[in-house]
Amino acid sequence: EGVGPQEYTALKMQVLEWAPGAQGALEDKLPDGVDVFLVPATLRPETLYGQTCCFVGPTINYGIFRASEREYYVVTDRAARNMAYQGIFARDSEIEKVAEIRGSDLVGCLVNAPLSLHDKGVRVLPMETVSPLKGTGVVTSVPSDSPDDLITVTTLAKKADYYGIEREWAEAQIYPIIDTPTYGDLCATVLVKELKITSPKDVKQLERAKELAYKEGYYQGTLKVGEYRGQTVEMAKPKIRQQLIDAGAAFPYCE
Ligand code: A2H
Repeated sequence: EGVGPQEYTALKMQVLEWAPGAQGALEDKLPDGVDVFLVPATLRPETLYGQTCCFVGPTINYGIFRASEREYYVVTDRAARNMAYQGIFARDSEIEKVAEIRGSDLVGCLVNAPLSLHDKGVRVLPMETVSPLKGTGVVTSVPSDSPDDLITVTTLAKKADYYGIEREWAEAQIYPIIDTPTYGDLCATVLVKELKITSPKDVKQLERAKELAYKEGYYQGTLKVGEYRGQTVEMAKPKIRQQLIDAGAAFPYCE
């Protein structure tokens, strides 16, 4: 972190069903027949098989931006400026924001999760630790391999009423997708337990767990699912990324 530019994979998660709160905010603002995508930025495209939900910051303000005639992206203003600058939008540097929406109003939307074993889509859920100043402000959740994602879904499931969500949305099945020699095939589960992480507020241990999970997964991990099962993460990662990009399901995003 902080050393040179980050090469993210921006994933296109199409909105399949709007939450009631979002419908209100969007009324008449979107042209007919367009597709809208939540666009998380990830450093680990090889983990996308394990997506169980998609996080937004409940108090973050998002824009809905025209990417092309048919496609609109939900990201922060800051990310939209970066995307325009990087030539990701069809009209080059021109930014067209058609609507604004608060994260809390996106919670409950059903979105498609490319590559996920949950192929009927996943729910948008709140994550209080999402930074509005990093990536797109949207984070796809892979609780099998990300300690941050795991402790967030665990906390959401425990206090579903408080967070105004359905408990089942936070309890989507967590599948093992990457095998590692040190932590087995549910890296995040083992690390959260070992480091006694009990809340998303355990920032220090989470930082440590994130580092350990990342190193182990990247340098020692082997995929257990998908087209590249049996291959090392190091080998498979660029291929999975390129395949998503070629399929129009993702694009490179830097900052
Ligand atoms: B990663 P770096 Cl499985 N706020 O994707 C908080 N976290 C954010 C974010 C934001 N605005 N934008 C992206 N992220 C998360 C997958 C993953 C990630 C796994 C394991 C580790 C991991 C699934 N979530 O990240 O600060 C995203 O989560 C740890 C390296 O730019 C993104 O990749 O280094 C990662 O943090 C980017 O973090």
